[in-house]
Amino acid sequence: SAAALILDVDGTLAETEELHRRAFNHAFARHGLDWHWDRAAYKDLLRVTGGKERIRAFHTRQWVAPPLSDADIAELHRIKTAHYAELVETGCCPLRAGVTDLLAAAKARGQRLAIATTTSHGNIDALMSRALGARWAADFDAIVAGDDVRHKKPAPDVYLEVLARLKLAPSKCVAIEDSANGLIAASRADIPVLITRSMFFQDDDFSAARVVLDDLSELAVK
Ligand code: XBP
Ligand code: MG
Repeated sequence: SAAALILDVDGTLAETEELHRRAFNHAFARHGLDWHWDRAAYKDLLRVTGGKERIRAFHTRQWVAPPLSDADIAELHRIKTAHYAELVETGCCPLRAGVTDLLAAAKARGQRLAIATTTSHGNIDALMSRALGARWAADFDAIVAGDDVRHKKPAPDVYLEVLARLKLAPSKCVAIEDSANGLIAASRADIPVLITRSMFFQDDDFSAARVVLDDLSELAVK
């Protein structure tokens, strides 16, 4: 078995993208914008990784939208992030099936754990503290977030940074992802990928993955 498991967060550990979507819509309303991202629109927008980048990409595609400065986008994203934390805090977004068992099994096997995500440290901590308790991070040897690196997924930067911190060769690790962007990012770092299918990325092309599962409870028997 692999020396380390490197986990994506959004969609992989929990179905958080639906909460991100609702938090974006909350921020737009608060900011006086009549934008609304329904699930179909959000599915399309998820091709752009990173919340600030996603807002910018959407604005660029609008014909009649008001001008939006970088400061406006930062403010929208700040409101979005605060509301996301509130939503997570309600407990409405548990970890997906099999995740807690996999983390426990990995620890028992002596496998190291790491996180490679596009979202922020604050968002990771909100989710994981709610699900696993305040000391959850003690079980992880590397936690690399989008703003820690130059380029977000599908660039390999977060994965390369995790490998550097773990001091492991990519072939000794397995990346666990739910999206084509995540699969591309890990593959560019030469890390074998296991896909756990999630709500928004059912139709992505996962042909480059080693394994594709409906959820991580399928790993429990192995
Ligand atoms: C997650 C993302 C993030 C979230 C929003 O991708 O793309 O942008 O949608 O988070 P992955 P922020 O699962 O591949 O890490 O608003 O904090 O960017
Ligand atoms: Mg994901």
